[in-house]
Amino acid sequence: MPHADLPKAKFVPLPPRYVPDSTPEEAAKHFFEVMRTRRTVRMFSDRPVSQETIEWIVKAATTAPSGANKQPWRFVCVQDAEIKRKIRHAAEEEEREFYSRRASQEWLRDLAPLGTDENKEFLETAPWLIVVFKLAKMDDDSQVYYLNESVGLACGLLLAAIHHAGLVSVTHTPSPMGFLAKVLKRPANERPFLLIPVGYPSDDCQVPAKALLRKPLDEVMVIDAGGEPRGD
Ligand code: IYR
Repeated sequence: MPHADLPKAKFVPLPPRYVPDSTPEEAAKHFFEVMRTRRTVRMFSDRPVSQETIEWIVKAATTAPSGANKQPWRFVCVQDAEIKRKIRHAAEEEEREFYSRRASQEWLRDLAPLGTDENKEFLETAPWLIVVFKLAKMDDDSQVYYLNESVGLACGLLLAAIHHAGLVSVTHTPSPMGFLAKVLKRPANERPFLLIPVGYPSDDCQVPAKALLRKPLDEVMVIDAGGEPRGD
């Protein structure tokens, strides 16, 4: 009888769930058609986005599943021009180091088609920066589980919610990202995970041509693997 004093799980009937008014095939295709028009954007307009919009987007992200339902994330949403300026300044410092020294030749070659460089103007132009932190420990110092999986899932939903609201984003990962915890004065259990500017594209917005391409389904999807051994 090793775990006799554990609390007993309570169950409730499944609450009303979303049921599309078309077939699963049509609904799944429609969602794909919406999502396929998502593009990573690095040229932002300064057109404002309301705080309410950002709140609904973050609420959508928090519907993600997480290890033991700990919800080990914090979404720090920055609109203040001075804080954005500090973040841009610190990020560009890291990026200068990255592009001139830290990145390998192979990495730079892989990035070349995206046309990125150390200039991160979007960190000041975008009306909002959502800085996603993962919680290495919960605020009450209790354990978290599957931390990267949980926060990664929440970020995927965040990107879908941004797109669904008619807005654009870029998943920016300055490396190392420690400066974000400092600039935003976050506690020690919060570790920067992703920096996601949100807003509208600029009127003259351009995106890299190569990033349009998606691999064909038969390259990324396998049905019923596990027939004959591969012989290696
Ligand atoms: N963090 C750098 C470099 C960079 C790295 C990857 I992997 C990308 O997909 C894009 C950029 C930057 O933001 O420029």
